[in-house]
Amino acid sequence: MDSPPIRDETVLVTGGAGFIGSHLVDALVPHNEVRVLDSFTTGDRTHLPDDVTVIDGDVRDPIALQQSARGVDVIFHHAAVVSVSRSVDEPRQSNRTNLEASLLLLEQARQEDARVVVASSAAVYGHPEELPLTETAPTNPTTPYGVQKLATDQYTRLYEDLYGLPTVALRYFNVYGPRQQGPYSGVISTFLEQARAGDPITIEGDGQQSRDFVHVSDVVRANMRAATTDAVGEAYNIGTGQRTSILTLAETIRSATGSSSPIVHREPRAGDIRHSSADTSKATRDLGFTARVGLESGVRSLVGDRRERSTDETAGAGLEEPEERFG
Ligand code: UD2
Repeated sequence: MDSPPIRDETVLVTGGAGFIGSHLVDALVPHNEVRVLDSFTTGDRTHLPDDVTVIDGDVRDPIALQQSARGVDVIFHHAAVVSVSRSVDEPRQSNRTNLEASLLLLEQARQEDARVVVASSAAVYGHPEELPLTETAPTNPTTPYGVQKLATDQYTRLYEDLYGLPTVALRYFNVYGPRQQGPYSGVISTFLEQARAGDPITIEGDGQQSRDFVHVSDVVRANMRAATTDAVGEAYNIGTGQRTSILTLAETIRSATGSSSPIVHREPRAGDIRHSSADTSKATRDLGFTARVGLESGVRSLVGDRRERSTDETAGAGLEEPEERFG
């Protein structure tokens, strides 16, 4: 089953100035009226196109949420404290944003009878017992972040069950792409920065751990499908189904950048998950979603994107889609 594209709707993107949110905004803007609620704590205003309504506010603030959700048809919920380590240091604080605000948002959606697409995470699974992970795999999160995402994911389903609200949770695996920045931004952007600067590429542990890296353009496509699907009240894995070791990733990035950075090993990260990959057959069946961007072409486009940006300050703001445009 496939879903038609979302058009002529009033939509709200929470965290719309963030990494994933801003790409989603770009894809929505040509055919929809788009509002963004962002506190700009980590979000970046320069990532937003002109023709969006921006509400500078916190998703934990009921007034800001009420104001931004008034009259909307669809809410894409991407506002979150994305740092897993911060959730370990300050579980109550990240809980307020990642869980309490999500519940507030679902209540607001109920008032507006709006569809909700929630950014969930592979963190809900914890250490996998079997790979690839299906949506029915045991959920044993190993961090407060994972617990918060799992509870949000469950509430999302429950709001469809109890109140008939059309909701979808998308469980992202390791998302990468342009605009991913900052200290919690993920291994690909860290390695790219290191390779470009000629600094050592720092592998935590032996580098044999592996991840399912999914390009942000694929994540955007999954959101577009989730916005119109009839298969609501469900959670879907969003990944590629391919696993890449961190060592292979380091080598891929070194070769794509032409860098002579040495690859060095340091202490493994405490509690690190060894392997992770998504079984996306449910998303394929219900959303018509299959990832299109492979890791090598995704990394190559990212290298190209950054080269362009360094020679032309205005270039690179839009998503360079290496293989196909959003479907
Ligand atoms: C990802 C998500 C996180 C959560 C989690 C669920 C990102 C950025 N984070 O965390 O939000 O959903 O999955 O399981 O997508 N590494 C190095 N060197 C570095 C940085 C990282 O070797 O400089 C390793 C790290 O030890 C880990 C792997 O790379 O084994 C991936 O790390 P990450 O922080 O990009 O993502 P992860 O899987 O911890």
